[in-house]
Amino acid sequence: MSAQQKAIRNIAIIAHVDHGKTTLVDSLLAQSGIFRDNEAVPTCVMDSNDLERERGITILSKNTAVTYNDTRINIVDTPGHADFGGEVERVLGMVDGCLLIVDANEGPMPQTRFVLKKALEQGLRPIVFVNKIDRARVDPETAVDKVLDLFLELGADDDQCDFPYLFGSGLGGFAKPDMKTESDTMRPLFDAILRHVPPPVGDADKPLQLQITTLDYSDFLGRIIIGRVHNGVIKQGQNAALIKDDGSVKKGRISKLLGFEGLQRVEIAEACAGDLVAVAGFDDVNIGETIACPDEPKALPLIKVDEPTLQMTFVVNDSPFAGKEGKFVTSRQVRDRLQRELLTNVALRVEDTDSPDRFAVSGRGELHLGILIETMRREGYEFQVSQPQVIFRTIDGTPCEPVETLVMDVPEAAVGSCIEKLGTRKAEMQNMETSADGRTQLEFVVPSRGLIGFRGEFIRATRGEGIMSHSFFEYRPMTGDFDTRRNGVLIAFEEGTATFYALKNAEDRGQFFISPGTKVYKGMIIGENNRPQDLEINVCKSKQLTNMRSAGAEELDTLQSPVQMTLERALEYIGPGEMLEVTPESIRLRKLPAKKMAKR
Ligand SMILES: Nc1nc2c(ncn2[C@@H]2O[C@H](COP(=O)(O)OP(=O)(O)OP(=O)(O)O)[C@@H](O)[C@H]2O)c(=O)[nH]1
Ligand SMILES: [Mg+2]
Repeated sequence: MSAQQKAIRNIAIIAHVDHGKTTLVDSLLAQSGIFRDNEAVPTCVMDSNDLERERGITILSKNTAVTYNDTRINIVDTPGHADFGGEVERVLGMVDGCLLIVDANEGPMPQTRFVLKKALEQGLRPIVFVNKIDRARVDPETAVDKVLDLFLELGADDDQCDFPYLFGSGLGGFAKPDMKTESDTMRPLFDAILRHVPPPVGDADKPLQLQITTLDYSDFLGRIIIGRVHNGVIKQGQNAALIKDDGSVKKGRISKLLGFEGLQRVEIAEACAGDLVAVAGFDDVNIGETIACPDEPKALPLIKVDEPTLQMTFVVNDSPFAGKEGKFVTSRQVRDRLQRELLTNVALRVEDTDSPDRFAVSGRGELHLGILIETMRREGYEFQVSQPQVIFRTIDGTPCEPVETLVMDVPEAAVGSCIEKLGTRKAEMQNMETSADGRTQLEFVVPSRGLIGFRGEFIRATRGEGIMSHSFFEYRPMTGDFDTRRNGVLIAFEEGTATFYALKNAEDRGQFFISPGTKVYKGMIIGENNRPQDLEINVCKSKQLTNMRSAGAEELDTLQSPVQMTLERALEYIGPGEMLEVTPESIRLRKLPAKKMAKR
């Protein structure tokens, strides 16, 4: 091993969603002197795109590097949400160690299991970091026990089960080997990384092999490849070969070679086996392909990218209000935008259909597709999407469907109704534990189909006090049909502007999604009926027509506040034969006319 390699560590940060990965990276960056003394460290600086910052979640994994005791630590922050699990799996292939973060309070959660399983499969020996111990009522030692149980359950070998662990707080910026020790820095964690993560293997004297793990794009450099140099040395400006997934070889040139340094990507002249780099110069590339030495091009084993589990149809907007709010509305514009997304959104698939106005878009889950929709709408696009459909698959001749693990934490009073609701959705209970304070943890395996639209019911059943989280588990033979039908909807009867008077009159019909002043059209869904059937109502009637009451009475009345249909809610709510209209300004649900319904 070269001296250069000895001074490198590659580590991925993995955890369940919100357990504090990105915040911990903030601390590592801050304490490694990346920021000047007087410079304020923004929170979650790695969550660099707008949606990430707004939602406080990580969507794309990102590389950074810090230097500690003359060793460069390449750090990859990964997303915790289950929809992006495939990303985590790929990233684990380019590192030599990982830091498994577990919330001291919640302990291991479904995605902890998923990411740990992937890490163990890669033969990594994780360091466990029990996080957020600054909070009240934490039980960090129990969390460690539970993590050990999880290691055992996942079949970790003896060496892996003897994992190093630390306690600390990413937010507080400290780590310590046990709860008794005082610490106000991350030093113990840095030291643990140097000690327990092995320096990268790889032979700098062999011909170049770099594996493409992540894709990025910049208007300035074009396609950017991020990956690990497995063997050899890569130099800026050198000739290289790209070995495609079908085995064909394309010659090209490394036009830019970039290394990571804190928040920046900096140009470097060369990098050797074991290092993580970003490369420009090859355009038509896919995940898992190899950049190799042009004289002796040898491919590394391909990495598999997770297949999509959920599909939606994107349709050019043809509602009565079409084209009023969006900048980009034509099928050509929508199609080009979707194609562009494919350049970096690895788990996404876009297929043309028999109609030029419709595209089948498949992804890893509601969040994955929801983020694409939100991004497009912010860019000025207007279109419609259909109800998400689970993607079935035939495995060994048997029709199969995706199932997920679901963990929830609910007040005791809601346990019965949650179990009942999940029962009708063909969920199987795996575990149930009630803690001293009456909160109950329930674990299920449930078909993904059964989870569509479940969150709303769950929130109602637990009066907003429940926490649930689910993640893809595996494909299993289809369970039978089941009914997840919701109540019927209230539909506007004619085009116009909704009035207070009409809404007030129809208030006992159900729950509205609109308020007085909202413009509606015939067929637009404006609320949920209290009954199972759909119901057309006139919400534009003005008072003069039928007014029997004295003037002034209205001002004393109030309307129940409407349900705010956010994009996420609408995606969960939308039923068959309905479309969700998405524009930069509005989210509207509509019922398709019966003849169109048959077509879609
Ligand atoms: N009290 C406390 N809160 C923390 C700590 N670390 C993170 N948080 C909070 O937990 C929330 C989630 O933190 P993130 O760092 O975004 O979590 P993440 O694991 O990167 O989340 P995803 O990338 O979306 O999976 C934020 O509100 C943080 O402020 C900690 O050590 N103590
Ligand atoms: Mg994060």
